[in-house]
Order: sequence, then structure tokens, then C-alpha cells
Amino acid sequence: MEHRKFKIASDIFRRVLVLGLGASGRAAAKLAVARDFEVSGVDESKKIDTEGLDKVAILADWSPSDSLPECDLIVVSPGIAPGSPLGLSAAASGAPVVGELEFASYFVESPILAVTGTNGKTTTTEMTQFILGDTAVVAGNIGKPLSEVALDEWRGTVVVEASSFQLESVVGFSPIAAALLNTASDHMDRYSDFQAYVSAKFAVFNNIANASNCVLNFLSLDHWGARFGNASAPTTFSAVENAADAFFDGSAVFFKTIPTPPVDLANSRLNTSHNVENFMAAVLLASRILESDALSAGIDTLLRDFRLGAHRQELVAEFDGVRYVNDSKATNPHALFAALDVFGGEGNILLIAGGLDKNMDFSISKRHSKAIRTAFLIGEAASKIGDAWGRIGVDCRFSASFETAVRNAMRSAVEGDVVLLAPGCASMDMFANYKERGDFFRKIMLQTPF
Ligand code: UMA
Repeated sequence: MEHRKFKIASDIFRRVLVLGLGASGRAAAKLAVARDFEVSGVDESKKIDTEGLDKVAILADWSPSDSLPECDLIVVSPGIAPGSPLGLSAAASGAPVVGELEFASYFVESPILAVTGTNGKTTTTEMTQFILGDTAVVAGNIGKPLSEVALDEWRGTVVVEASSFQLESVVGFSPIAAALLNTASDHMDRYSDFQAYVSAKFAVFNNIANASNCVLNFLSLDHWGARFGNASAPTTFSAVENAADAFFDGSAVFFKTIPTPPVDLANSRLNTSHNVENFMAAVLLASRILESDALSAGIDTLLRDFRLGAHRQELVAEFDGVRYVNDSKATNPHALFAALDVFGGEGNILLIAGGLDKNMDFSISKRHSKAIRTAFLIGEAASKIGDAWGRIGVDCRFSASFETAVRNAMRSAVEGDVVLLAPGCASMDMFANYKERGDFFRKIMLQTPF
């Protein structure tokens, strides 16, 4: 099995400065201390969890008028954009700047499988781990920084969920195989244009020598050609295109490039186009680790036991023929439309959408607009969504609070309807994160007399 490894000389990069002391920065600092680097850390916030960081020289409450501590290498947290004050100071310092994922990967000895894409990353990462079983752990954007895995000295496989933020600074990060699930409008507040965002995602393939270990949505082949040329061919998958290496005939998934028999998904809860594609990518990745018998056993376990994670198209309640669905994890328009694909019929959706805009494109297709009877819009993005959708006849109502939007949607529902929380936006204008938003939705469901 191909396993490339990039290492840095710790005697040259002796003084490490970590920017951002959230989950990933703290883990990177601890890892650097454990590997005998001299470590300092900077954060713009006053409030930092310093547990376990006693050997780290911390500069909190940093402001752009402050200089950065002297260092030989800067490790930057994913939330710090290159164009932010800290990002610009790092670039101006003259020291090399690497992301936390990149830094951590220098110290991970085990094989890495990576998953990126606009939507479905977490689900596919979890599915891949599920197929591999106890011999694999998950890490990265999913919540456990890769630096923690490196600190644990884990020896099995690591399935890494990689965000575009984490992939921006990839130089030596070398997964043995990686999947790019899809690309759609998201995080456009960080990137100059859509191509820049797509380029960050494609960086996941930069260090994979054998193109067949690059697993790509068939619909993204043009982006591949533009970057790697058409001479090399990635392994493709698609729920809608039979020319792909893994394809779906409407009931079963067929794999042309691996000796795995067709997998019938007709009666599976994974039988929605996006989850079919997530499943294909997970199987193709796992096939780079497991022999065919073990792979088939892993697939059987997945089909029997796998459940989508919390806040993902989650049926919270059902009453008098109305379904109440929490898809708070839908933080961009593409994910919102995926939820409409699953639950939408003819005007049966009472949709709660809106939140923090990331400069995203909210254009909606006729088919999706027809599924929505009324959109109850909230948050900073409400008027932008209302403009885009109102133009093509979607009934949009604006609510001052999240709770009012949800209650109004509930009041409007009749038998056969779906009250759907699929915001298509980030949550941070009203909530700490998408989990808090989903939890609040669940709570309203259970406290409102039907
Ligand atoms: N900070 C600054 N200046 C800045 C930005 C941040 O000082 O300009 C400081 C903050 O005060 C804070 C720390 O940096 O103390 C936060 O760092 P961070 O934003 O990188 O967040 P972490 O806690 O390290 O979490 C990160 C990921 N967050 C982001 O990419 C924004 C988590 O993904 C990931 O789970 C975690 O590392 C472990 O790997 C979250 C996310 O929202 C879930 N990801 C985005 C998404 O999925 O869309 C990409």
C-alpha cells in the first residue's frame, strides 16, 4: 500500500507559534509540547481554556497593534482566515505558516483516508469508519483535531474529515486515498470566488500519486481536468450518472473497479441520492484498506446498524400526519435543497430557513420552489433569501425570532405536510452553533401543544 510521509526537521523549526487556541490550536500546542518544541500561542479572545497548556507561553486578547512572538513555524487554526488580522500578521512575519491538519499529519504514523466536500463530509467520514470498524478512528473537522490522534499515537487507520479551511495550506498532508463528495456555494465570505473555494477542496488530492486513489463525484470531473489534466483518471461515483465507476440504478449500487457485488439499497434508509453517494465514497475509501471479504462484512454492518448523526434530516416528531424534521446541519443552500429532495412533494413543506449568510448563492430551482408552501425566514440572510425566492413566487414570511418562525410553521401544517428546519445558513447570528439551533427546535416541538 502506498503510504507517503512528509516530516519536518524539529531542530530547524524549534519554536512553534500556534494561532487560535480553540479545539485545534490547543491540541496542536499540546502535540508540539509533547514533541519537544518550544511553544507559544496567540488568541484574540480573552477567554481561553488553558488546561494542559502550562508549558505554552500564551498571549491572549491579541490585537492587530501587537506583534507576534518570535518563532520558526506558525501553526494556524482553521477558523483564522488568511485575510484576517491574525492571518495577515502571520503572513507578514516571514515564518512558514501551516494549518493544524498539516502540522498534525507530520506526526501521524498510521494511514489516513480523507473526506472533503461541501456536504456529506461528516456522514461519509462516519460511514467509512463504520465499515472499517474498531481498526479506525475519525478526526478533523468532525470534532476531534488530528493533533489529538497524533498525541494518542494511534496506530490504526484515521478517517479525516477535512474542511476547505484545513486544506488551504496543504503541502505535505498525504492521505493514502481521499474523496471529494461535491462542491457547492458555501463559505464565500472567506474566498475570493467559487474557484478559490473549489481549489482548496481539490488540494486534498495534491499528494496522492495514484489517481485511482482519488475518489471524485462524476459531476466534478471538469474541475479535476482543469487541475490535474485529463491524462490521469480518478475513481468516480454518482447516483445519477451510469458512466461513473460506482453508479446507482435506482435500487442497487454497482462498483466497476472493485470486486464488491452490487449493494441493494432499495429498502435502506440510505436510499436518498446524497446518502447513496456518501455510501459509494465510503465504500471506495474503505476498499483501499480492507480485502474484499472484510469490506463486504463492513458494508453489511453499515447497512444494518448505521444511523445518520443528530441534526441531520432527523425526524423529531410525527403527529396527525405531519412530520417535524430537524436538519439544522444544513448550513448552506446545497444542503437545504438536498433536504427538499428527500421530504418535498407538491407544496408540502413549511420551511424554516435563514441565519448567518456566508455570501452564498440562494438561487432556487423551479422544482425545489414548488415543494415549499411557505418559507418562514429568519436571521441576517432572511431578506436576501426572500429577494431570491420571492421573485419566483415562493411565499416568504419574515419572523423576528427563531421560535416565532417555528411556531408559525407548526400552525400552518396540515396532514401530509413536513415542518422542516433546513436553514441553508450558518447559525452563529442567533446560536452558538448548529447543534444549539437543532436542540432548540427539538425543544419547541416538545413544548408546543399540538
Ligand atoms: N480566533 C482568533 N482570531 C480569528 C479566528 C479565531 O483569535 O480570526 C480564535 C478564537 O478566539 C478561538 C479560536 O481561534 O479561541 C477558534 O479556532 P477555530 O475557529 O479554528 O475553531 P476550533 O475550535 O479550533 O475548531 C476547529 C474547526 N472550526 C472551524 O473551522 C471554524 C471545527 O470545525 C473543528 O471541529 C475543530 O477545529 C477540530 O478539528 C467546526 C466548523 O464550523 C465544526 N467547521 C466549518 C464547517 O464545517 O463549515 C469549516
